[in-house]
Order: sequence, then C-alpha cells, then structure tokens
Amino acid sequence: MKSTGSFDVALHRNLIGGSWVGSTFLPNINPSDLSQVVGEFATATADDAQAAIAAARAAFPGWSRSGILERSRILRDTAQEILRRKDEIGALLSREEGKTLSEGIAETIRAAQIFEFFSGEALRLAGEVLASVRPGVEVQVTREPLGVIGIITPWNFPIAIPAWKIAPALCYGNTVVVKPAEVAPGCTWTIVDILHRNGLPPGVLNLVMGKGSMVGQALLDSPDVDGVTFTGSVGTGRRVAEAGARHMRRSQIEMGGKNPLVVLDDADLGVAVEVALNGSFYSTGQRCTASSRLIVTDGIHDRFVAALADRMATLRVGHALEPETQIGPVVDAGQLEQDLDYIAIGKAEGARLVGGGDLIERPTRGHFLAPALFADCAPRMRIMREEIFGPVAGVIRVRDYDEALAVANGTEFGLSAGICTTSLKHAAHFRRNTEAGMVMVNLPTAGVDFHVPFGGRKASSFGPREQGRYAAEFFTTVKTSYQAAG
Ligand code: UN1
Repeated sequence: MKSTGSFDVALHRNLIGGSWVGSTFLPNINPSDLSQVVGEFATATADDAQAAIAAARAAFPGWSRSGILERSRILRDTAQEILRRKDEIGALLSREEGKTLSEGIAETIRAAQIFEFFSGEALRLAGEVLASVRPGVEVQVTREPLGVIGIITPWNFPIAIPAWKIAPALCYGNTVVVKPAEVAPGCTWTIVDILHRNGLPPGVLNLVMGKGSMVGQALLDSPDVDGVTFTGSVGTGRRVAEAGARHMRRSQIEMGGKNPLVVLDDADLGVAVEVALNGSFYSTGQRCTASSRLIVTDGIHDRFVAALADRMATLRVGHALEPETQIGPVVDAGQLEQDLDYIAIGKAEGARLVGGGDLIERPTRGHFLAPALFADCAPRMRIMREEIFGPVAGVIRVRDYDEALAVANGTEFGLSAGICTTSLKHAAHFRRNTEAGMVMVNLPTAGVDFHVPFGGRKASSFGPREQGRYAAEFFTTVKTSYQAAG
C-alpha cells in the first residue's frame, strides 16, 4: 500500500496461473475529482499475456471436464458476494467510471444477476438425441466448451460487460484471459478476485490489465486463443475480426451504435420526453445503446423539442457520488475532447444547439459536461452519422412515419432502435421493419435485460449474440456423434 494525501491507494496486480503478479502500475483516476487516485493497477506486457494464455491452455483440460455442480457453485457464490458488496463495488464503479452511485449500484446488481443466471445455466446445458437416417445408428448432438477465450472489455459498463462475458465462458467450461479497459479496470479486478477466492482453480481465469496495443494485441496475435469476445469501437472491432479470420478463430464483436428514437405525432409527450432523456443522456450518454438520433414527426416536433430542453435544464450534472447528481462526468480527457469536438462540428454543420454543451464547474475538478441537444439536424451531418459516445443528441424533423422509418434505417449501424407511439399499427410495423438487433416500443433504446440476447446488425455487431441462453452459440462448439447400436 502507498498513500497519496488522504487516500490509501492499493496496488492491484494481474492474475496469471493463480498468482498475483506485476511490478509496474498505472493510477486509475476519478473523473469526478481528478486529484483522486482510485487505485494503482498493474500494466501487463505482451510476455505476461503469453504467460496468461499458456496458463489458460494448461488449465483447460481440467476445467472443461470439471463437474457442472462445481462450476455452478462458484458462479453462485460469486453472485452472492457481488450482491453482498453492492454498495462498495457500486461506489468503486462510480469512482472509476463516473456513473452516478445509483447507476453504479444498479450495474453491480446486474452483474450479480448475470452470475446467478449462468450458475443455473451450468446445470441446464442440454443436447439432442435423434434417430439416424440409417437404421441401427444413433445420433447425438452435444455442446463442448470452445477452449481458451480472450475477453476484451470497454470502460463504459465496467462490471456488467466483463460479467456477461466471463460468466458464460466459465459456465460452459472454457478458460479465460481477460483484459479490461485501461481507464476503468477496478471492477474487473474485483470480479476476478472474487472468483479466485471462491475456488476457481489456478489458470482458469487470468487477468492482464494494460494497453490494448500491447496486451489486447498479444491476445489477437496468439494462435493459442480459440475465441475472442470484444466490446468497443468499430475500428478495433474490425482488427479483432481480421485477426480472427487469420487464425480461423471465432469472434464475437460488439461495437458502436447511432441508435434512432422515433417520436410520432400520436406519442404520449410525457413518455417520449422521459424515454429520450434516459436513452440519450443517462450514464452520461456513454452507452453503445444510447439514443443519439431523435427522429420526430412534424406535428409533435416543436412541443417535443421544447419539453425535452426544459427537462434537460433540470438535470443535475456533478460528482458521481453526490446523491443529487443525475449525470456524472465524462470518463476521461480524451472522451471529453471528442464530445466537445463533435459539438463544434454540429454547430459548423448548421445544426442548432438548443441547450447544453458547456463545461460545468463543480467544487472538485472533473470532466463535467452539460448534456447537449441539437435541433434542425440533417441525416447526412457527421453528428448524425458518427458515434460520439457522449451526452450529445440531435433531432431530425420528418414528415411522417414512412420518412421516420427510412431515416432510422439510413445508418451504417444497427444495434438498438426505439419508437414512441400510441399506434399499435406503427409499433408493430416498426418492430418488423427496423434494421436493428434490438427494438424498443415506448422504452429507452438503452437499458436491456440480462437474460435475453444482446447484439445488433450491420457495423454494430459481428458474430453470435451475447447474453441469456444464446451465449452458448459463442462459448460452445457443437459435436455430432454417430454410434452403431451394438
Ligand atoms: C445497456 O444499454 O443496458 O457498451 C447495455 C454498451 C453496450 C451495453 C449496453 N454493449 O453500451
């Protein structure tokens, strides 16, 4: 332990083959208070990553044949410990990532629920027995673990995303090397520590924190990794897919979004405003499922923009741990710069800034940005085409539902799409015709259940869906076995 000012800054090491290792560390800075170091986290080298992959490979035969009761028990105990410590872990999440404390605790509970779900799934993995087309032959279809899984996670859901990749990987008998985002590694470190203490055998789960260009790249370059599951940017996702093709390896890739929320004339205005406010700005807009394109028909447009702007003006932006805060800080200086750049680009493109977009002073020095709303946006503008990943949304005015649907689908992304309407006909048509992996009616585009498939289309996702029972599509491989009856 070393001390900076009044904070004890614990050293958090990497876990390789069951041992905590590492001698160089980077500080994890609190975006609500840049003078506060949340902890010191080890930075792994490419050699550490190789050692972690070798440890995972060595542990695979044992873990893949381990009893399902043992796997289920470890996942359940982990769920229970996360839940027991939800206030402490939720506060850690808020301190390292900047979500409000209630968002941090809610995400921690979600991680516990994910471990609990997969604790049950470990006991439920089933196959099929079929009659063969050849008399006297029996056919079985079974699922086996894929092997060594490389997991690369982003900072914006620092506990839920690692949970929804690690839990199914272990549940189905795989071994793991996980690399969390450099900006917010603390929650992944905590999950790994809990799993380790709850009896996971050495080498089954290895943690390598550090730079994507070094540690992530080592995972991509290794011929000994059987599958990589990644959530992050489109650019990096493409590199993950290319490396996967080179190694003939399975890839599961979740990338960006430019998610549309359609608001029709017949929408309940109060519902539409709350849905847009939540979808666009909660979690500081740092969700790949955030609604960044608000596509609004003529008859409700002006009332909607005015009501949303009024509601935004009441949002309290501030330190993530203060109880009255509704919007926490932007995660780091680089992301803040990107958000401000896009706000400048929006103005230069001729969009009208209705409100927000300024830096905000608070008693602590942090990355506080007032959520920004643009109106008079055109679909071709960069702010309507490129993912900003911050609290910035734009309104596109359309004539009618048909134009709204065309604009909603006119994007290279296809993660989540939403509509606010009281018309059953339009709701049903939109659910069928939206080109997205997830669709929400009178609900925010962000904020999903943990037990059903998650993923998108087009440039948003590549490979099998995450979460729920569909997770087995990525984390297991199918075997068809034939046997002549004696
Ligand atoms: C959610 O909206 O509840 O990175 C989850 C992201 C997504 C997860 C969103 N992969 O924002």
